[in-house]
Amino acid sequence: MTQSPFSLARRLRAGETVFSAWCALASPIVAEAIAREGFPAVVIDVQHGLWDIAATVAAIGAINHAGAAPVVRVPLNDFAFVSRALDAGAEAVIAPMINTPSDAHAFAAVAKFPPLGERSWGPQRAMTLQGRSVSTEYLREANEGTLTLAMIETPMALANVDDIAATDGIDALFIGPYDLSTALSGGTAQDVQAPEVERAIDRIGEAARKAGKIPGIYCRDAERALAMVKRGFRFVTVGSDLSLVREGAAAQVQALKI
Ligand code: 3PY
Ligand code: MG
Repeated sequence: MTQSPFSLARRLRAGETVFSAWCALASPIVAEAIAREGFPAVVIDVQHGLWDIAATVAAIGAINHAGAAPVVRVPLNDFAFVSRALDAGAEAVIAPMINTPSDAHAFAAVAKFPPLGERSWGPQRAMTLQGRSVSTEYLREANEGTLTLAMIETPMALANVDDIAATDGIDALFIGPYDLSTALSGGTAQDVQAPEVERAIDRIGEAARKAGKIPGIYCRDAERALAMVKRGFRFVTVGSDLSLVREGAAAQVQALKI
């Protein structure tokens, strides 16, 4: 099965909730296997994961062929990676630590074609994955069809959240609850359920909805993901490939009573 063009944006813009897997291990085969289990989207985490550009491009194709939407989290302050990921067929890009409206504007500029931004032309691989050969068809649909997710995960971002959400070309706010917890606890905790973190989460969700943008959040597991959907989040990531491997191995070791 090949993914129809821009299905992630279509679903999210129509008000649906989409769950996504999360992959750090730089294995296109693992990313594809996870997609084939039924996740409608898979994030390739280039910020904290082990991915290089060649493995990223291979995984985008593998996830697409498995019928899921490939999403790329780019490295910190690496806006050049944004348009490379979109060129390779990512349907959405997550940029970490977008702290100011000026960060948000710079992110949107590399992700969106004129007149909205200044994305440079080069989506040959994306067009191949979509089975397209007419450049202007891709050009006409790309700004609406690909998504920019600005990560809100610092106190500065929290202070600027309404202006970041209002930035043209930013489609979604995506919460990094672990960085938020680290910062809001003064570097002493990793507690995403601490009252100040939970308050920040709801504040960011509200800012996204007020600006007509998609609210998204990283979650450690399905239980937390379902709770976040009840609180209005609609692009919700669940665990990671490494956590799935560790949990699977731990369950077998426990069953064997090793
Ligand atoms: C965070 O929680 O800070 C994240 O970036 C999720 O990966
Ligand atoms: Mg983070």
